[in-house]
Amino acid sequence: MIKKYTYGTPFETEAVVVDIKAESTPEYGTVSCENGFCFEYQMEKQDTVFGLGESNRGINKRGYLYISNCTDDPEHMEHKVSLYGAHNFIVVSGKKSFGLFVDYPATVCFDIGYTHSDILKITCDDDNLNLYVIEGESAYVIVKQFRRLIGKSYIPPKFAFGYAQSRWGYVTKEDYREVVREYQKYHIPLDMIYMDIDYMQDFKDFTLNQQNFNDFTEFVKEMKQNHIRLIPIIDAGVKIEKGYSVYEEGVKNNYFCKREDGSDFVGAVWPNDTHFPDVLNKEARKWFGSHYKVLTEQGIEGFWNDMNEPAIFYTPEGIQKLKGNMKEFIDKEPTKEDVWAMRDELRYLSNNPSDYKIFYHHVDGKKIRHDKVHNLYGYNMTRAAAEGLEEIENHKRYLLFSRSSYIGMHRYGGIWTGDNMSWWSHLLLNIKMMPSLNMCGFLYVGADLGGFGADTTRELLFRWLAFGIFTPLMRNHSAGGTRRQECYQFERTEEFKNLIDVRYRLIPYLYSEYMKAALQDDMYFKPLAFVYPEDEIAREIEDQLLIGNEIMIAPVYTQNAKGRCVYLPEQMMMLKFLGNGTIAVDTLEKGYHYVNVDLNEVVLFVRKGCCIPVAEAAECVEKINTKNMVLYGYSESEYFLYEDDGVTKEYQKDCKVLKKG
Ligand code: MIG
Repeated sequence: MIKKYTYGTPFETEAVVVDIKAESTPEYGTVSCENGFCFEYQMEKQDTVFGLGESNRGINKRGYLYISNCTDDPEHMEHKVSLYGAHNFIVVSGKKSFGLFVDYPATVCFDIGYTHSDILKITCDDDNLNLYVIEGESAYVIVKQFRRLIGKSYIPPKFAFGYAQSRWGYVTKEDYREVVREYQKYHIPLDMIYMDIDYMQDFKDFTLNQQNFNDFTEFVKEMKQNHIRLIPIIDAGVKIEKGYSVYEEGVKNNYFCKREDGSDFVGAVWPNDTHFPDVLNKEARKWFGSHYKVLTEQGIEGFWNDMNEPAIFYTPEGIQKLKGNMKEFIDKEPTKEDVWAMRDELRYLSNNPSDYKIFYHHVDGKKIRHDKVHNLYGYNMTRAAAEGLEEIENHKRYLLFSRSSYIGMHRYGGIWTGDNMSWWSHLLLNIKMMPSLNMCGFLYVGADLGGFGADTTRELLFRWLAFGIFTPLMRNHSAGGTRRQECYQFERTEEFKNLIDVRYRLIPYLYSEYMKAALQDDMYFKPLAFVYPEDEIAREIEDQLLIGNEIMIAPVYTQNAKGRCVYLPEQMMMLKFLGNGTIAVDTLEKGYHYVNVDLNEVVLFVRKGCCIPVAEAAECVEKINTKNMVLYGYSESEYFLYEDDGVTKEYQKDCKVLKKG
């Protein structure tokens, strides 16, 4: 049961795809619109709160503050309240369970028992929004209803389930060839290499560096002969440069965001001064999306959209103000307060909230200040790309994901979780974030494996990859200047092979479960609490996850661990993929177990009465043989295998039944 309540005149976000008639007053909590919008609810002691997609801390959100305000902040420490996405859906689960979706495109604060331990308080600066209240007998049921409300999740091509290597710092063809060569040398499977900003000419979107990629089509072919797909990055800002066609067309047609006075707004990003395409405007969106063709025509089949919060290093306005204050500073004998103020001013030049208040979008004849719709920018940039790609070939699936997002974008692409660090705590954050993202519709998701910022270690990379085997998006990515972290940078490289092989052996199963989740508005990653709500221990576990309908994982996420303690809510069959490529099987009873897991091993648990298909290892997705798979799990069980061509949008209705003897 879903009810909608409309306050004021909401901006149409197009997050929701089902038309629901608005009603007057919600039965849960109290709403006040005196000072902006405020929803308050008295939680029961036992209530758990789920949701919020890409946000900090645990699966149970209770006990902290979260602010939906898409932010480019590469330091996801425990106290951070805003990350790159804005996913305003929560479920209060307890004696009375209900879901809430606050469809509001600017900043939303979720105080979930932070100020008062029993009070859930949701606030917005103004009171123009749609609130959806979803009833259901359990958190899981509520999530599935919500998913129906927001429409089908994005489906990537099958190759996107392969393993990918990336690094900010690959510049020449030789850099890419080296990656291919090294992976091939160790027979480690690889399907994609990502191209970060250096492939462009002066960081101009939809261009290629002339010197390094003058015959790009040829190079794309060469890579494909090695069964590697190149996946270029696209940034939000369009470089201001005379003669650059994207810039010139945008200016001519008023496709860029504007200042109050009607001039094109300027923000500095990688290419120096840029204009931001007004992707909230239909025509501008269509125009921006049409440019992806420049690269698809050269054989490209996937993209990642970056810097689309949008991130702004600084604006001319910000610099002007800074200069004034600096002059003043230079001309006086500064106190320590003056020094600190100066330091902060420099530090907060980037992504400064005041810059989001000086530019405008033009939507359906109306002028809207950016900060009022800030959380929709990355969503609409990615929508632009998806719609542009659909125009090119509407039966074909493209790989597409974004850094910034809002609910609704899950129909157009996936997300990666941005600039994490090579920290053990971020591996754990990665684990906990996955089911929350699924609740909000984002299924094609993953983090930078090994960690983006800071120096990784061989052990951290091993453990992170071992978890990444289960994330639909499996990419090793890192920042320039950090320790290199391609598998071949470490001693005994051959030990990585077994790990990545396991991914390929499981792809038929993982893909099948992904597709079922996407086609049936279900979750791919589930918290234990969703499946074993009666089990008090299981309900609290956040470092083990269920995947699809058959398996549970318990990743190792601590340094020097030889294994870990695992809780089984029921009897399960443990499959251990050993370093030599064989699989050890053991049945474990309900309860706690200490499980040894060597660095190059992967452990998963098959749920009681279930089985899963395991293929032989293959060097790329296309070469996986699904004809001679072996079923592992309980005898007399069945598995429903979903298969399709992995390329077109002709999804299958039926699954193949595999029976284990
Ligand atoms: O300001 O393109 O999150 O994955 O490597 C940094 C360079 C810009 C941020 C992305 C990261 C990417 C990097 N980008």
